[in-house]
Amino acid sequence: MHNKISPSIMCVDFFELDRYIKTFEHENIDLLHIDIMDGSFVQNYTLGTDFIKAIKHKTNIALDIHLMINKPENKLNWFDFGENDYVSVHYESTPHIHRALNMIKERGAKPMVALNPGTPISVIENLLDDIDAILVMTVNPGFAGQKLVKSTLKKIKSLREYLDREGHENIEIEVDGNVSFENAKLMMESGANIFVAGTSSVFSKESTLNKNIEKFKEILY
Ligand code: S6P
Ligand code: MG
Repeated sequence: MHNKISPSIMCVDFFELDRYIKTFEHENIDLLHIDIMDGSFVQNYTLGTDFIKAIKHKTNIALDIHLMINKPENKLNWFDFGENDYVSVHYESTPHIHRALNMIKERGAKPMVALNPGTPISVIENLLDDIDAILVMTVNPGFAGQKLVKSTLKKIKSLREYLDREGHENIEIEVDGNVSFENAKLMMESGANIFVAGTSSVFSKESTLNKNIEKFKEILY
């Protein structure tokens, strides 16, 4: 399983979106992480259905859509996604997690279940045949620029061991939240392979976008 980089688009300067997308294409970035927040499951609002439609016209880079919305099964069909795109729904956001995951699969996309830092990994036991990947939140969702919840490093390791033991070596593990250059290395060593890049790595103000991407690639590729 090769490592993938998924820059978090909520961290870009939207007046410069074109330039960012061109850089991501030029750098062969694997995925674009799109955070969708409803002001209810999480406090904040971010991007929505129109933004996804627009970005799909701009680029062929596969999307990694992170739905932080309550009852996603009621809204999934509003979103434009398809083959090669990853779509995650939070375990905590619905009593009908299978319905939500299957709606994603039926559209040909890759279903993922997302787990908040406080949600134990045991909840995925009955979902293993329904997912392509698990999104381990390494901060509480809602905002960029937060600090790592340290116990999630052990959680990633236990999850990778559990998946391999159960014969699900193909299920990928994505990490999201304070995936800094330093933390990314620790997360990779713990067994993660998809890395959401935000303000603590590729969008860090300490250097340029290109240099940050190169530095992130050196650590992960
Ligand atoms: C947070 C959201 C994330 C952030 C990302 C930002 O709720 O789901 O995808 O955009 O964590 O990265 P950083 O490095 O600022 O934490
Ligand atoms: Mg996210």
